Amino acid sequence: MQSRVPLTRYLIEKQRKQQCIDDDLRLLIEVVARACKAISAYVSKGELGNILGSTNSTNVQGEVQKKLDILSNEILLDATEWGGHLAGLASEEMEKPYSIPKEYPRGKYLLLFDPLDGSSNIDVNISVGTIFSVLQHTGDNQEVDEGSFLQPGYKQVMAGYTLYGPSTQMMLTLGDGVDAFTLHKEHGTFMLTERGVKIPEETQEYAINMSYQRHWYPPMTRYVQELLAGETGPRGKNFNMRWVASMVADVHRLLTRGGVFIYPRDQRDPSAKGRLRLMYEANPMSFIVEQAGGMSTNGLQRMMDIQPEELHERVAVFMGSKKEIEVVTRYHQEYAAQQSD
Ligand code: P6P
Repeated sequence: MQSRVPLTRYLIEKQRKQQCIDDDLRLLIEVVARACKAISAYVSKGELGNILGSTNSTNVQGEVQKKLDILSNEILLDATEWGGHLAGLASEEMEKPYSIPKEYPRGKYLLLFDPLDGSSNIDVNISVGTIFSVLQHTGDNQEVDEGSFLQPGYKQVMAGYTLYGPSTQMMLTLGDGVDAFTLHKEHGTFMLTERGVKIPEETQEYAINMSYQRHWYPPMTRYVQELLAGETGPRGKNFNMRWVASMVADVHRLLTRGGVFIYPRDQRDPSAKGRLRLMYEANPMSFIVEQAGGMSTNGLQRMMDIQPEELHERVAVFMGSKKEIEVVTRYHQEYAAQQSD
């Protein structure tokens, strides 16, 4: 029987063949995967783990922190700060970047993560996930500050996520395609389960939170009304809707069978650029989606070309099956052009 390839062997063989990964990055991926295994174990304890529910603290986003948000953040810090591969790291759960303690050697990579995305679903036992992204620290031996992280998404050297669902699955890209791993819980090992994940260019499935429809800008309303018109409308085919309210779960579905995931900005706050975070949600997911043959924009431009201005800045998100994202992005570009005339 052809035995499954474990993550360690996959990384060693990738380093040997393709050189798109060095020792430090290989170790970083291993220890992030190990942290995700620990988070998976806590998440699956549910009520029995005494770690559900909220704390009485809020994060920089102004969101009440779940106990598991804080625990997952600590697990990722403990797993990565000592390895000598990081110059610094940043997290959705920490206002400022985390400097590597003086007792540890510093490396050339910057790690960004959302330790437990979708954590509002935790208390109702719905899938959540960890999203991670790696940049190069370009400041040589300079101290890491917020500016060190403010690099456009195309500078990422690695991105991935781990979905804590019925099975625990990890998606990984190093810029040469997307490969999928499934956690063998008895062995405690991520096993390669799919090479070269590809998103179908066409789709009939969309993920949007429809409850904000009355606040949308016209191009978003136009796009969704055409989807709802189905085969009787200009699109000439019927569409189906899904919304988990956990980005990792919604994006994993479109990677697996096609679809679009959209979280637009809306008119409730014209100054707001969107809801989701650029650096550790939209950019890593965009890297994965593009590497799988999909497309990702903020409605007006390629997501990974955006020059970040703040570590926790938010952005509108349109990602998934290429042909569909081209349509919705064109509608937004046409609207923006009319507004500027
Ligand atoms: P809403 C989870 O909090 C999250 O950041 C994403 O994972 C998810 O797609 C979105 O927010 C859900 O937002 O407005 O539907 O609760």
